[in-house]
Amino acid sequence: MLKIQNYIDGELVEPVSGNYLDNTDPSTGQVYSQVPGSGAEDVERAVAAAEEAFPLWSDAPAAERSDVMLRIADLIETRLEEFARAECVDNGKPLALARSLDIPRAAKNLRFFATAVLHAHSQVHTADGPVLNYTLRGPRGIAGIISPWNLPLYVLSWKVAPAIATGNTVVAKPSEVTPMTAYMLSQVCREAGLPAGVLNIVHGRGAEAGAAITAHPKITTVSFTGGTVTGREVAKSAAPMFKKVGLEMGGKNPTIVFADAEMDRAIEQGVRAAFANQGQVCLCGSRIYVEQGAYDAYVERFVAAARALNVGDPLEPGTDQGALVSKAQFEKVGRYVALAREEGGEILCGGSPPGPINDRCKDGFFYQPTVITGLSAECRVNQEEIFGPVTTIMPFETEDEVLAYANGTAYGLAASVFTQNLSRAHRLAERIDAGTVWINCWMVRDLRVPFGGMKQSGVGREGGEEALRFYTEPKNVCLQKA
Ligand code: TXE
Repeated sequence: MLKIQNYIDGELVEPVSGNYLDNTDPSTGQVYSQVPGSGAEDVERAVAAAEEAFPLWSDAPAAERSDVMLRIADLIETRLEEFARAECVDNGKPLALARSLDIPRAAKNLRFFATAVLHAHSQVHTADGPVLNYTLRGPRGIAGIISPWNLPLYVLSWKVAPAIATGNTVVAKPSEVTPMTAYMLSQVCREAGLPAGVLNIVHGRGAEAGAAITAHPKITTVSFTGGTVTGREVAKSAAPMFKKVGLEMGGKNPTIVFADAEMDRAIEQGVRAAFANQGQVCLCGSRIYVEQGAYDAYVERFVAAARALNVGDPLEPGTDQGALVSKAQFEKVGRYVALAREEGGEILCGGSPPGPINDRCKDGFFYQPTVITGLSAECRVNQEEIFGPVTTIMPFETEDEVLAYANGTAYGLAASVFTQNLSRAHRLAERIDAGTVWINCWMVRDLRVPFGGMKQSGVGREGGEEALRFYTEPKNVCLQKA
């Protein structure tokens, strides 16, 4: 059985302890590879390698760093099919999605930041009087990067690319649930000639390898994407050392549909927002609020569209919905659907695993797209992140009422508003507490825009300039001219 290896100091190595964890294919429920169960001693080695690599890498001309990153992007694209298949098997997502979204996006992340640093500029503050101020921006040192399982290579590369492009070195820990494409990335980095120690990938459990990263005094920058409960642990561990921390956490994102919306689009995008990647995207719209006059028709059409989604073998071309990532996630979804029933919800479709898919997938973690009505805005199902193919639909009457619903959770990551009324769209966009508001669309991403959440959805922003700033430290120089 394939044994994934850590990537430390340019080499593929076993964990010091020799411990391995099982890695399961969620579509079959079977263990198909092993992942290092690394600990503090592996992180220590990775930090030593990152520290040694830092002076040369941070001093290298931006064009040199850029070239090697572009080679990595090229190699990922050359092996697109291999990467996409690996992501599909490891995560359970449809192969078509990995092929069209996850893997191309990883290459794009690398290219975006590899070329952004070629255009970097710093600031000069000319002032009246005898002084000149200019601001230098240099890499911060060793960055610790902790990434989740829902978009494994996509999110890992989203963080690694700006970190190394700006001259930092990195110790990264991908999710132990989906380690495969990170392992393949380490192979590609070796082939592309990334200098040893610039990127180190330590695989293992969050509480062990992850916690060792957040606690390491030489790792002064920490970027984390994952659940809010884990984010709190990361913040707690990093705070006493005054680390710079970026947290991208959960969401309970509202989709708001007014009666004047272009309904075909509001249905199509609402369904995509609810169920993309089996509902396992932090941006998923899992609470849909529809204006009273349009409510009945919307619910009917939405349920028909949800029923039409093909839950199937992720390797098959016609599959819209693959497996949930793990048994734990599958059980979590089941618990929330049971809770929805207790809270008085009516399950209009789904609410259980599908019937048999095929022999290969008979023990996989599949769950049907589920639509629930009849719940209050305050109930737990409408307050807590489920992170699965489950959405609720509720009616509303006024703009103020729906605004209160939209803002009435602990989260503030994203929101979608569907309306043809331009003034209302702008008004709401301004008043919704979320890091991103989409109007008449969902998850249209532009790598230049700030990305992140308010309230318990996150701290800080990623993307474009924000990421370049996050991984660099400004230093102002003041010069007396006369
Ligand atoms: O994620 P974790 P889990 C949400 C979603 C999901 C819930 C739990 O609601 O159901 O979180 O998922 C590492 N110190 N999201 O428990 O644990 C871990 O190994 C340092 C939303 O699987 O947050 C992994 O690499 N690191 C989300 C990463 O943190 C630790 C995506 C994320 O895993 C650690 C995923 C520790 N003490 C889940 N404990 C999003 N925002 O997109 C764990 N980790």
